[in-house]
Amino acid sequence: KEGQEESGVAVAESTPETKKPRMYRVVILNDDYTPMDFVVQVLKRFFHKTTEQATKVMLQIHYEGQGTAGIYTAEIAETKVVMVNDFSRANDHPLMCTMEAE
Ligand code: TYC
Repeated sequence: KEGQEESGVAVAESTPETKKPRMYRVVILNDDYTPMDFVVQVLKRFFHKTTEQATKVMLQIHYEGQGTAGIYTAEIAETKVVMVNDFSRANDHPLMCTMEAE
């Protein structure tokens, strides 16, 4: 049957047609004020990371300026960004979470 490559060129293929959704990277930014432990808690609570995984990501953000919390479809990424920013503000921390197209 006819499939559609990323290039837009139709190619013959034998597998059923499935299309991959656009994916979005949820990015957390460093700042000078948010406590390290709060960032670890955010990564555990909203991104289901273990303490060890969350600590690694937090330190990467701290030393490199930003880091990836996870990669999701648009709707899920948007929801995570709002939840993290609301949670940070509710706890009086300036932590910033954004998303970017993969
Ligand atoms: N830089 C912060 C501090 O020294 C810790 C921190 C890490 C803040 C990651 C934000 O996304 C962040 N307390």
